[in-house]
Amino acid sequence: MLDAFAKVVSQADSRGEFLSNEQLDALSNMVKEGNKRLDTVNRITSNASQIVTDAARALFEEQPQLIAPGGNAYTNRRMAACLRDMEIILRYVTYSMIAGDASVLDDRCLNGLRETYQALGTPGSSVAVGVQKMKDTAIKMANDPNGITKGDCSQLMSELGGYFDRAAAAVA
Ligand code: PEB
Repeated sequence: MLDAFAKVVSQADSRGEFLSNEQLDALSNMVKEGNKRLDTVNRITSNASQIVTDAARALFEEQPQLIAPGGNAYTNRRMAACLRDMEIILRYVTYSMIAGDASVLDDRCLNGLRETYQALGTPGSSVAVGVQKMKDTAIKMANDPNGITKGDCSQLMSELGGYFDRAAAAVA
């Protein structure tokens, strides 16, 4: 598991070189913009259950066969497993966001997830739709200009969106 700092250290060390100016500039920018990153993670973290339940409701509205008898989220046990899975994925997205690096998401959440869903008979493409819905809400919440210092968060939002896309692509 790496963060943005450990990542460039590892890249430089594998070449036996000092950190490059580009690497230092990128990290310096990350520090400078650090409060926006913390606010982003804070907003998602404190609204996590709403992000998960809204996305799940929208998913089941679009794909009602999932909650019909015989469906993959039918019975409270499967519904609970489904909500839990979405929450796990959202949690790892927030870890990646604070770290500025996708490796924690890749290594601890997405690695082998597609195969797990195949083995369970859980439709990964439906999970991917749920993840995309969490992405939309999370970005809307994180990017809301109300009640916070105004600034340009476009780069951070595209990084955030990228982690959700990565999770969706890993199971679709
Ligand atoms: C992944 N999900 C399930 C299981 C595992 C995961 C390992 C099997 C064990 C169990 O049931 O608990 N666990 C989960 C995860 C990590 C992990 C992401 C990462 C670290 O450790 N059903 C649907 C929807 C979807 C869904 C499409 C969006 O109809 C999910 C939610 N996951 C779902 C369901 C089960 C499951 C298990 C329903 C239970 C499957 C079953 O037992 O039939």
